[in-house]
Amino acid sequence: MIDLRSDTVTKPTPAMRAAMAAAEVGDDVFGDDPTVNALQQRIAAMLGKEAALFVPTGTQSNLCALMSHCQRGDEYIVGQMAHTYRWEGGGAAVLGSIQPQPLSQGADGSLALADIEASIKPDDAHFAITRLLALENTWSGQVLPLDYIEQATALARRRGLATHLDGARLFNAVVASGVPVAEIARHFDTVSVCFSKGLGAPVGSALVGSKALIARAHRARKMLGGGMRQAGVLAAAALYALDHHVERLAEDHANARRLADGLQGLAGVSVATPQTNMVFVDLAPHKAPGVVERLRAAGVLCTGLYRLRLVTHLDVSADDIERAIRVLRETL
Ligand code: TLP
Repeated sequence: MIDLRSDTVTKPTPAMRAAMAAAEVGDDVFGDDPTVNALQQRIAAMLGKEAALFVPTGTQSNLCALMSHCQRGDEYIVGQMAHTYRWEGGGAAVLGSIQPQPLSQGADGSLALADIEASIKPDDAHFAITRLLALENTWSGQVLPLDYIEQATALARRRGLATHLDGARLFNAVVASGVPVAEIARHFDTVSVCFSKGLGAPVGSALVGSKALIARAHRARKMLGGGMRQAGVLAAAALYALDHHVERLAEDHANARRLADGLQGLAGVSVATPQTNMVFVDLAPHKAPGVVERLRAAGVLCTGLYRLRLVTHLDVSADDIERAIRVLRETL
């Protein structure tokens, strides 16, 4: 099976497992885990922030951020298709009593500045208090343009809003654009990064920001059940990933481009050139029914219906991509 459902499916490499097995550990709820502490210091420094918090998942990291910025009854402005709004079980509303203000997004994932401006509520008892702007980078495998980030976050600051970035795949954006990670992160009050996507760790994300915000997030993490004990075995995998799996994301991006190129020229199939590790394949309606099942039977796993999503990662080789192209071409 060639598993292109997500970059979350990677398994820790033997060297990563060795680093995990050798990790020094302690009880992180007491702040005693030296490997977790080292990871938190490292990722905070990399992103140019004061502090970081290691959490089990990207979902929890985003929710800790939202709950640190917003009080009960506040609202956050977010993309209609953003992960923090659409794909996290409504956690902000359910667990944080925070109201989302979703806005439609452009093809590159951006929220129009005029829409952001217009959705900020006046100080009036009828309205929730607009507190935060949340963006996502990469979004659907696309790099959010830096000048857009500058403009959107400047607007937020001018209007007194805090800013959060869901950077589950921020290092893909960094490798694809060549913009240093701290240069992207400096525009945001908090940034969430995942080690368990393209970086290939089995578990774990980090939320970075000021000491004060991370102290609030620490309390939220405990409340959400994310206080882990000897979590150094997991932090060791994340540290290993930062040492060995960042630059290699370029291979995943090259594999995605090769995959997209290999699927050109099929009737009723259109494939956009990927910027990072996600290939989207749009199918004419008559092509779509049963296609995911037929691909699975032929040895390729992916998600979607009229729009297939194929994600390259650490466990997919250049040879696998050639085989996937053959299977996809035959099936489509
Ligand atoms: N995304 C998963 C699915 O939930 C869709 C995937 O396969 O892409 N932010 C972004 C931008 C994400 O894509 C994801 C995972 C998360 C946050 C949540 O991370 P986890 O799964 O660790 O909670």
